[in-house]
Amino acid sequence: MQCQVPAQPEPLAVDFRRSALLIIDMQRDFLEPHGFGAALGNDVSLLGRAVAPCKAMLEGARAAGILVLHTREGHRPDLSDAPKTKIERGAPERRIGVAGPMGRILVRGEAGHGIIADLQPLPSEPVIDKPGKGAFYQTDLELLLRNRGIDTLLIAGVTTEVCVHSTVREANDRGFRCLVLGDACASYHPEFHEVGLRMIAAQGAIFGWVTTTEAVLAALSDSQAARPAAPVETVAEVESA
Ligand code: C5J
Repeated sequence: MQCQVPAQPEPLAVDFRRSALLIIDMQRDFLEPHGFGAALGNDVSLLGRAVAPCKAMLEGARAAGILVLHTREGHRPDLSDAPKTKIERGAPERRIGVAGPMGRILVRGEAGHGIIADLQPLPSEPVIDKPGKGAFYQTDLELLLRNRGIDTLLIAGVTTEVCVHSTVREANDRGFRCLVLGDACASYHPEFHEVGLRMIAAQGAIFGWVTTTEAVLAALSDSQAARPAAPVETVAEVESA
């Protein structure tokens, strides 16, 4: 059943049975002190505002049986999947692969690479490990989505103008409709967040649509209320069982 979700630049008709929630890089390395984000000189507390909306959407999606996928940006311990040009950025003592208080920065298996406690994936929820900013680059994300018949992505996470944007652009080029939950995304640069969201919805949804967690949860609840009720057993059927 199609449900209208209020969004910019215009409402979007969404079939939640063909939608997936994609939560981008809500990792300790980006949200907590002493990780990759901090090593690049950012105020990581600015990302905290996305946590509660992400959590609300995660719980709503789980309750509704919507496919949930999480992504993590990071590299193999030998850094063989990290371009030299990516490693050689920032102060040498605080680069990707260097040991810090949460383990080696942006390296798979290290504490900082993990997803924050509030948004821990369930064992049934795919976690996509990605070496780049976009979640489709060198991952099996597209395969997982196509095999499940997904046509719409509900997108949340960090950071708005980097990994969220890269992923939205990649998804849009692959024919997925992206509905970005603006309040469930955040950036170290609030002005980039605002402009990043505007860029997505500009020119008649050039990359996708932008909405709020509240709007999606309300539409989800309406779509469930409108579902035909399961057939009720008659007294005779119950008695003969
Ligand atoms: C960054 C990300 N900002 N997840 N990664 O380097 O946006």
